[in-house]
Amino acid sequence: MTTTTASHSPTPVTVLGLGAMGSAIARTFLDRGHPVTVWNRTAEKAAPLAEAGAATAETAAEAAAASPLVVVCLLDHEAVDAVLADVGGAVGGKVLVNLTSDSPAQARTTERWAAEHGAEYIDGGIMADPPDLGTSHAHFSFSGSRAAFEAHEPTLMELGNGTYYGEDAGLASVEFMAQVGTAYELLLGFLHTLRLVKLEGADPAEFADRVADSIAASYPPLLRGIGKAVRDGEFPPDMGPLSVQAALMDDLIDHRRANGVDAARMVEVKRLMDRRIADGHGDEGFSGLFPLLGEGS
Ligand code: FVH
Repeated sequence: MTTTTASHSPTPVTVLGLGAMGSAIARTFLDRGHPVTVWNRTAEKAAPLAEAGAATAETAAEAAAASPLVVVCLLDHEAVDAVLADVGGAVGGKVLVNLTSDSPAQARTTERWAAEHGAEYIDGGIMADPPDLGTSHAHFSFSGSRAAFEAHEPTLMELGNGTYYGEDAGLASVEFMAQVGTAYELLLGFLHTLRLVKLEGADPAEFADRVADSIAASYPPLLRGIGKAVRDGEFPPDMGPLSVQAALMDDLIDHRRANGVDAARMVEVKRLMDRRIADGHGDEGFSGLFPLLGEGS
């Protein structure tokens, strides 16, 4: 695994897909001085980029033929399949970089398609919002052909911070899915809590400000500690011993239920805590719930 930051290269780049993210990708390459060719199913979306200096292509195949590096950023895997079917052999001899969100299995399927059409393949995951592209706030995971990645690393790093995870094309997606999954799991809980806060008459925006500076500010070391505990199978009393944490859970659950707010996640936490304590692990912390997950318990 290698992590790199930006440097410059004028490699010509083709961008297939000009939604919010594809447009931001194309604009970043233009801003950094790369000759850029663009194509989008809905052709009008290319107009602002053409004004900024991009060449526009009539077809995806024509666009792919224009550059040694072909970046694809479409809605989903089905869209990628549809567009690549039109590109066909035009991608032969090129490096195809697919930044569309996909699963590890879908990434490996696209890698096979690329190999059958004479292209080297790099899969990528984007952990960024479009306005952050080209800044250190944009994070990318890459995997696939190491030779292709190393050849185009300076160009790809124009987009932000990138980490290469290895030759298996699915690895970038493994990272992407885990990162995005973490966000959704955490943020759904936060939305439920904001509902409770609002129902209780507090200002959700002001509360979010306070959380950002208090509980959420303690997350980086907490997350690192939990990751280490799970890896090592040793569970220190992170967030305090389970026996103490469990005593709070009924109040949390009752408070939510009294306000008509979904308490399902809290009930699950309490159930797991009770199990772990009953198994003699009440001195462990929150990370001690990990061995119970996936048991269907
Ligand atoms: N936008 C974001 O903040 C996120 C951040 C994290 C990762 N993603 C992923 O990036 C991929 C593209 O997302 P997007 O934001 O650019 O999405 P849209 O603005 O909706 O643009 C979608 C493009 O896909 C084209 N498209 C859709 N279906 C087809 C199809 N069957 N054939 C050809 N093209 C298709 C669409 O074309 P059009 O509707 O303009 O004609 C857009 O170019 C995505 O994987 C995110 O998960 C973004």
